[in-house]
Amino acid sequence: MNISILGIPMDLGAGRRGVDMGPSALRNAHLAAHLRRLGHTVTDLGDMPVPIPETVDKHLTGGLVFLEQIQHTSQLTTQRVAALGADVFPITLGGDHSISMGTVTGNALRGQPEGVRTGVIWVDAHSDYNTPQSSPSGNIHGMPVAHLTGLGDPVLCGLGGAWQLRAEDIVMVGIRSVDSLERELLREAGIKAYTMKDVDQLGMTRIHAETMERLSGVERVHVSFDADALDPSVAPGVGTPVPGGLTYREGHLLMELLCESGRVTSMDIVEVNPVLDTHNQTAEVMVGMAASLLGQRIL
Ligand code: 4U7
Ligand code: MN
Ligand code: MN
Ligand code: MN
Repeated sequence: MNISILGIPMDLGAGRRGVDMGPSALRNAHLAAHLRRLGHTVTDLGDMPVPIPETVDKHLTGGLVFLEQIQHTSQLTTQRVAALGADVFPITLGGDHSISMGTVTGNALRGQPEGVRTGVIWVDAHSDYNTPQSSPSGNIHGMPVAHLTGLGDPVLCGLGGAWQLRAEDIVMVGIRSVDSLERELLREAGIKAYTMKDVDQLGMTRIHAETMERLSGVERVHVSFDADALDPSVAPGVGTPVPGGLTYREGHLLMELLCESGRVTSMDIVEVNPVLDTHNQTAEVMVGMAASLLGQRIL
């Protein structure tokens, strides 16, 4: 496979500093080398230009922190990813999860300006379905899925022109922190979410099978992997840790099964925060997750 790595060192969407160093940490954990060892051709495209909080005023515009800067970066990200060929497998490195408005949209538009039907597997402790009105924090990293489905700020909702992510094409896995108004919005939209209770009860094998069944009608599948989906004992370097997360093996098993399905066409690795990590453990674990998704096998 032809893999392109693109860093988006954004931390304006998160409440805590440090996720802007995520791309460096993941490169330091030998992301490209691990993927080359699996036989892939890997090109590192470097990082997108992203403003740092020190150089911009912290405006709160209609309930959104750093809205203008995140709009601009999201537009650039959409264009940059969309310009990659339809046959490339992009791995986009966050940065906070606000980058996924641009990466998901760009991936849907890759090689086809009007966009293709794309499914999203959102692996996260949080459902990231807040709108500017429902958000308790104003932090945009808690809002990307809502915006991808057309709820929220008009500029962030319009990144793909007429293309929009359909609520029925989203599957969330690992969920255990949902805000109260956010819960109502998720229910209204009819988004499928496997909580940690579901992971415990059903197991990852069944969750994977049901996910593939649900996404059988989409042309592309994007995996958006927030490191905080994993248990904090496995991935301590995250800004919003929540106890009771995916084990190391549950994370790998999901990636291994998705690999076998052969349907995944792009991936984000987000919310890795080296400032809060121990010896780059979280970046190393996430590189392992990417390797499992892209063909690393035990035997
Ligand atoms: B992440 C939160 F209130 N829901 O909106 C919010 F709990 O990308 C957290 O999943 C969002 O890490 C976490 O601020 C965003 C909060
Ligand atoms: Mn290594
Ligand atoms: Mn997230
Ligand atoms: Mn999260």
